[in-house]
Amino acid sequence: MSSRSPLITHMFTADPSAHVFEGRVFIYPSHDLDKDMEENDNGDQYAMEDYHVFSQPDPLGPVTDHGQVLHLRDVPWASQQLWAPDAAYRNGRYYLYFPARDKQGVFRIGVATSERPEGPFRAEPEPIPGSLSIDPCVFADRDGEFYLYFGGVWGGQLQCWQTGEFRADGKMPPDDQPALLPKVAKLSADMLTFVAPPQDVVIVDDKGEKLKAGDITRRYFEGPWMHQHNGTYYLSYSTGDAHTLVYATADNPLGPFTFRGTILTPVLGWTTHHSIVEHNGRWWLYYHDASLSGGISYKRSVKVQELFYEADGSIRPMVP
Ligand code: FUB
Repeated sequence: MSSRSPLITHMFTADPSAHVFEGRVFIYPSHDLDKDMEENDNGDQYAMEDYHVFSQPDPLGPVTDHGQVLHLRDVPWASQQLWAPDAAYRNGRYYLYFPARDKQGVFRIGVATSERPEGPFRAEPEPIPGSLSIDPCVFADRDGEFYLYFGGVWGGQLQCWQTGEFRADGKMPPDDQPALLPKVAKLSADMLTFVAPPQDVVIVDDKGEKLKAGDITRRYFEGPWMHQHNGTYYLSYSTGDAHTLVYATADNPLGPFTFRGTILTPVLGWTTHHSIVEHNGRWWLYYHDASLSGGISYKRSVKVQELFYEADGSIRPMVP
């Protein structure tokens, strides 16, 4: 089943991170601006300035807009581009993780907190020490530990960190070299820092070889999501310039992950970004496309579609 129409039509929304809190589905998306922009590979057209939170009684139910929950002007360290966020609940508090460029133009990841899943959220004064790049995904493991996955190339700057320090002129690896990888770090008990420096999330093929940079239909680009199903850990992500959502699996949250296949074929628009959530025993893919704006790649809209597992644990491929 799916909602054939965008879930939210009074504004442009993208990069939906969906979670079930207090029995409702909460959606934490980006808020695309409704104005004309010049497009480039640096992502300057994604000049978002705030976040709204939305919720539904179930994935096909009506959507409530809880209003603006955080604005760029209320994030002391950030200068521009509030990109794809995610959220978590731990010990009576809700945590909103979000990327933005700092005053030097370097993407970092910040945290904002609230007593309520719908916000409003109050930003910490500094980004998470040691954070970098974009697209945070926070994952609660069964043992009570939380992990933050993140990273995106091109405008997301992952290629600028290959030496361990930020180099604005960082290039993508040659096609025959291992691809850049998403990062993961375990979160501290207060959810505000990493307990150790971020490490690579290794993705290999069925022979155990790291995916190559030129393997654009399988290698990592941006938008990581982690979920667990029947004891298997699923790392799903966007292939960026191949415009698909794909996944890899492992028996633990740190990997290495073995590439498994495609979840979603390309949507209308350039970017594709998703989350996967269980609600009352059924699984759902939240994603975006640019149908509401007639294909303008930086005016996107959130959609939802039911997701099914095959008996062997593979995800049944979907068409938007
Ligand atoms: O929304 C801005 C960026 O576009 C996100 O961070 C990426 O994942 C892509 O969807």
